[in-house]
Amino acid sequence: MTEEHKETIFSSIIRKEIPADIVYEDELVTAFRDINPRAPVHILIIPNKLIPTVNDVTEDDELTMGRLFSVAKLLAKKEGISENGYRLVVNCGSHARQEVYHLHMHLVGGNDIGPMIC
Ligand code: DGP
Repeated sequence: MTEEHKETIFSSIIRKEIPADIVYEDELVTAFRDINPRAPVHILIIPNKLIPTVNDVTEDDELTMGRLFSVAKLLAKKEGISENGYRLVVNCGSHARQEVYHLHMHLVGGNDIGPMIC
């Protein structure tokens, strides 16, 4: 593992070494509630494989990247926010204020969330 591919706390969550409110998991992705929710529903959907940022995504990851969206859709329905809408956010790098260098999709909704909350 290179310095740029150093594990984060999210790898520990996937391995269940530290607690998290996991709402979905399969062979490609895991989803759990954000520790600092900025909306009534705030879930992070992450690849099980450590991909630090969008810049590190390769063709081999296309199935996993697609799964992030299909799980977002599934969870939005499950959480009851499909009809009124929600936002999916993926921050990449320092200018986007990415905090955790394990690629993650924020699923946020549950009220009118206004502009730019993640
Ligand atoms: P970002 O700025 O896009 O890198 O967002 C990182 C998010 O991860 C932030 O909303 C807070 C969340 N987060 C950080 N550490 C933990 C943790 O240990 N558990 C959970 N559930 N969420 C975390």
